[in-house]
Amino acid sequence: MKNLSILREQTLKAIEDAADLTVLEAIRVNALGKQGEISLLMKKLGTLDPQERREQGQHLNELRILVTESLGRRKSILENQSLEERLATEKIDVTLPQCPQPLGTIHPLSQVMYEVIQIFKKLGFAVAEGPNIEDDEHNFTALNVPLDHPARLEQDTFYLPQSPNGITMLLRTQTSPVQIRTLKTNKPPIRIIVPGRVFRSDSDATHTPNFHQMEGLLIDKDIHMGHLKGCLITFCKEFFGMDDLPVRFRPAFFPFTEPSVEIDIGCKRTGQDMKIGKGTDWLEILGAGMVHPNVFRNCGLDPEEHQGFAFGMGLERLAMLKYGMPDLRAFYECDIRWLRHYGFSVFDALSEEILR
Ligand code: 2NL
Repeated sequence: MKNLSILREQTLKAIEDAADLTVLEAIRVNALGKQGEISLLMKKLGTLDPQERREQGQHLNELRILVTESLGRRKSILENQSLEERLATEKIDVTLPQCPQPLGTIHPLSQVMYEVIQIFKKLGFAVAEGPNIEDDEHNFTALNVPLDHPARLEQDTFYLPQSPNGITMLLRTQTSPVQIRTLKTNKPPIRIIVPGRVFRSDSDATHTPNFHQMEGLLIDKDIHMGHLKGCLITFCKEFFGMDDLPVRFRPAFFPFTEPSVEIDIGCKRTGQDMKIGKGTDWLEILGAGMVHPNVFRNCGLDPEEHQGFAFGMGLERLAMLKYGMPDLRAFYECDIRWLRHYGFSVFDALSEEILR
């Protein structure tokens, strides 16, 4: 049998000299693995006589423990070394520029909706919302729209299949049903703006079957056209960021307001080009009026006691005018190049929110 003290010296020396974990593992296999030198010697113990077996067995056992401990110590030293090495070489340079992150943008429609809401919030309005699917009572009848009005025709309005309860359901053609619901359930004073999606059976270069509106409603006592004018002139100037923006009120007609007005802002047209705020041309951007007495009555309110004004505007149109977008249809095409070009920075919106 091989001299155990030589085997011990050789193995311990090899362990001390092992330069890395791979070499160390090879040494472990050579000594203690199934075919390892110490393991084979242990297997041979059975062939010895009892006296020799006991002595040799004891020595081998001591050697096995010694080698195991030595392997463990060396292993933790080598592991530490490789960690130190990585810490020394794999430094993180926090001054390097960041990897570009694929960030989305805020859709121009969301941006404009947000801008309009911010202005009316400052004027004391609260945001109200309601369902896209309505009945003809809230969308037309309560708003004083006569039964034979062309807006009610199938060619203008999307109707749902007739339901068994006899109520005609449709996709709302304006956001006014939300104001009707508010008038029916809330006591004046009321001061709300209603942003949302509306639907009309219409599709060409300047019309899409769904688009977005912002309507507003203010109801209190002794409200008159002066309040309407002050409120909406303030809005136009704030929205286009011009203190001296020319604003003009023209007589108009809506079934739900009396008197009714259309509101234009001054602009200058040269060919396809248009500049807001300068020149002698006019551009319509809002419809408005004093709430019709019949609308009050339809909502269970006394028009002698309450007055108010209402208004409505198309958000896509406002966005196109303010940010120079030529084509309405692009709003719904989800073209990533259009979104990158006309979209707004998430960071700008965030920092504005924080600074507010
Ligand atoms: C436009 C014009 C308008 C209203 C909407 C309204 C709502 C109630 C009562 C009275 Cl509940 N009026 N809404 C009034 C005037 C004009 O919208 O050109 N929209 C794009």
